[in-house]
Amino acid sequence: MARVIEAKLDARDVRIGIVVSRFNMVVTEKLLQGALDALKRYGGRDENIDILRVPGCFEIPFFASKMAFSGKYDALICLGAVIRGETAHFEHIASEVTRGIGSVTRASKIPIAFGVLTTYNMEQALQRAGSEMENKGFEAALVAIEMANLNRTVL
Ligand code: INI
Repeated sequence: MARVIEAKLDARDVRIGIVVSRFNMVVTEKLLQGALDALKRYGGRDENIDILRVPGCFEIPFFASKMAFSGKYDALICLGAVIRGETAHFEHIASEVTRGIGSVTRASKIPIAFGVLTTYNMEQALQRAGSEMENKGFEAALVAIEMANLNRTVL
């Protein structure tokens, strides 16, 4: 019989750092609420949750790195919304934040859930910031809880 390694969705004992961008705040605040809802739903405690706000998505990897290497968190959740405008700025920000978060999680060995939306317009962004499983912040928090517990297993 093969050995299956998986973790529970139990946030009671999990220390979470959230980095959330203020740019497109109407969306990112909903992502944050979604993430907090999920953490509470699975037993997360306020004293184990820190929220750090940054100006835009481009600034997320810098503080994700500081938090990841601080030793204070079992997992991080990064939340932001990159919405296409008229310029190529969108492409640069979107690829930088994605690559940045990816390299932080690999270098620090701290799981990071990616809750950064990249959409063509505000309507699409708001659709992904709805309630529960329609909210990418909620989904990202579930991933963070599972990954934090999985990271405590034998591997
Ligand atoms: N930041 C975002 O979080 N989303 C965006 O859609 C966005 N656009 O399109 O410009 C954006 N730009 C700001 C950027 O993240 C930095 O804060 C800024 O360049 C200063 O470093």
